[in-house]
Amino acid sequence: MAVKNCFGHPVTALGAIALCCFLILGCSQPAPGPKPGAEPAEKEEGSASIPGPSEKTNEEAAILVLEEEPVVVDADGALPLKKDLLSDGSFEVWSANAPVGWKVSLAGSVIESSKVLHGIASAELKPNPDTFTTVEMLCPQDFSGRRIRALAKGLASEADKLVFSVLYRVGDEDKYSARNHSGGGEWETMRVEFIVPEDAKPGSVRLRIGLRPGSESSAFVDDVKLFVIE
Ligand SMILES: [Ca+2]
Repeated sequence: MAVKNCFGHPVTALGAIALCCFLILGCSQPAPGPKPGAEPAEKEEGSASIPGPSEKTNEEAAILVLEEEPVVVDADGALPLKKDLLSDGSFEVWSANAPVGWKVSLAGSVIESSKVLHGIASAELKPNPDTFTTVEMLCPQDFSGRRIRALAKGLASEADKLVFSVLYRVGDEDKYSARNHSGGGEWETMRVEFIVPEDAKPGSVRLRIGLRPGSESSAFVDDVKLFVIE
């Protein structure tokens, strides 16, 4: 079947399915590929933006995030590629009024909800007039130098009140990349993707979903996932 991917390379039927899923996730988010003959704009190795010879096949495959595909282990054998690294990003397991594996900002501020996108439970973030309501998870892996992609499904009815952030620490300073919810009252994917700096402290990456102070209504989050892309 003469299906080609966005790099112009032939792909298999399974690859085509993976490519479709990737496009749904937002093929436009990663840096667009350079023009033919142009030098790569970024210097990092294995960049998905670099159109490539045959040895780039694995890197190209790595950006097609599809859990059903066989897991690929990186060169060091330390981090699986294309595999969701979270054990319960769907907020299915709760204990002591908090989602297991997650830390909530204030007891009772994040509660189990049946308003779900996947499974039987989600997390409801209740508004607070004075402070952020947050639920966050610390990731123990060393992601320094790696491109990570974090996805969270959010439901909010006020624009830019629900925020999905990925934080990491450099020296004594917290850095982050974040995405706001549009507030359209529908489930939507909040996606954060970036290359964790080489000098980021290992084990310092945190996923945080927060509802800004002064929000008028609850927001909901479900189906959080974290992938190493490269
Ligand atoms: Ca769920």
